[in-house]
Amino acid sequence: MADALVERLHSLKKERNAVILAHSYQPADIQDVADYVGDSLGLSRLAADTDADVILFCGVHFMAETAAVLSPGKTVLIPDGNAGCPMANMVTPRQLREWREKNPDAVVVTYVNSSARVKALSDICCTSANAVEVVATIPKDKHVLFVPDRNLGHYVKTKLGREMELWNGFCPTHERMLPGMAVEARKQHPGAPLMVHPECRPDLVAMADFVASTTGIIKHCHDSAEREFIIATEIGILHPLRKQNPDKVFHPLTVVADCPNMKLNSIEKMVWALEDMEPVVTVPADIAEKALQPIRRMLEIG
Ligand code: CIZ
Ligand code: SF4
Repeated sequence: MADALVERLHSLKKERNAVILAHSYQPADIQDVADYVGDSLGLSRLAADTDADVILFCGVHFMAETAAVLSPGKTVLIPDGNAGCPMANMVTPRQLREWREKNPDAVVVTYVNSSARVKALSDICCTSANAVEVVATIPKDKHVLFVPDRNLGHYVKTKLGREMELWNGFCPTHERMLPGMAVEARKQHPGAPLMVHPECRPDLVAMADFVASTTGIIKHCHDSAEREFIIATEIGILHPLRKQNPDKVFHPLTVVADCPNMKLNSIEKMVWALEDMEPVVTVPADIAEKALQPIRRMLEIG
C-alpha cells in the first residue's frame, strides 16, 4: 500500500513537473520521498531556483507562502491546507498595523514564522539562523519591535545586549520543553551536549551547550567530534540527524516536542494534492510585492 502510494507520488511528480520540498520537522516518510529537506528559507530559495512548475511544500502554511512570494508564476501546493503555525497566527496584520501607527519611527523585525500579510507590514525579516546578525545592523538608538517570537527575541536581546520590544508570541511545541527536562536528560546521558533551538524558553536556552537553528544544529552535530547529543527542538529533526550520522546517538529532550501542525501532512495527502492540484497557497500580488522587500533586505545581509 505504502509503496503503491509512493510510486503514484513519483509518477504524479513527473507528470506535473513538480519538486517536493520537506521541512526537517516533517514526518520521516515525507522527508524520505522529498527532493530536498531543509529549513523554511533554504527551501523557499531552492523553490525559486528550480525549473519545476509546481512546488509541493511539505511544511506549514507560512513556509509555502514564502515559497509563493519568492516564486511568482509557480504553483505552490501544501498537502494539508490546515497545517498552519500557531505562532505565526499570534500576530495579525491589524494588530501590527495599529502598533506601527502608534510607533511610526520604530523598526519592525519579523521572524519568517509569520504570515505574508504581516511580513508586508515589516521592515526586515529574519530566520532563527540569522536573527542576531539582522538585528545587529539596526542602529542602537532605534526602537525595535521583534515579531512574533518572544523567545527568539529574548535570545537576540541577550546576545546583543540591546533593548527591544518583544511581541508576546511563542511556539507551543518549543514552549513545552522545560529546564527540569534538561536536568533529567543530563543525568541520563552524562557528557552529551545539549543542543537548543532559540524558540525554546529563555531558562532552557540559558542551560544549552549550543544554541542554533535547525540547520545550525544539523551542521554542528555533523561536524562535532562528540558522539552523543541531547536535542531540544521539534522531534522531526531526529530523522535527518540519525540518517546523516549513523555512528552517533541522538536523544530528544522530550518526545512531546512533536508539532501537531507539521504532522498533519502525510504521503497520502501529498498524492491527493498533486492529483487534484490543491490546496494551492497563493499570496495576492500587492501583498507579495510588499512582503518581498523585508525578505530581500534580510537576504542582502546574508
Ligand atoms: O525557519 C525554519 O525552518 C524553522 C521553523 C526553524 C529553523 O530553525 O530552521
Ligand atoms: Fe509553528 Fe512551532 Fe510548529 Fe514550527 S514547531 S510550525 S513554530 S508551532
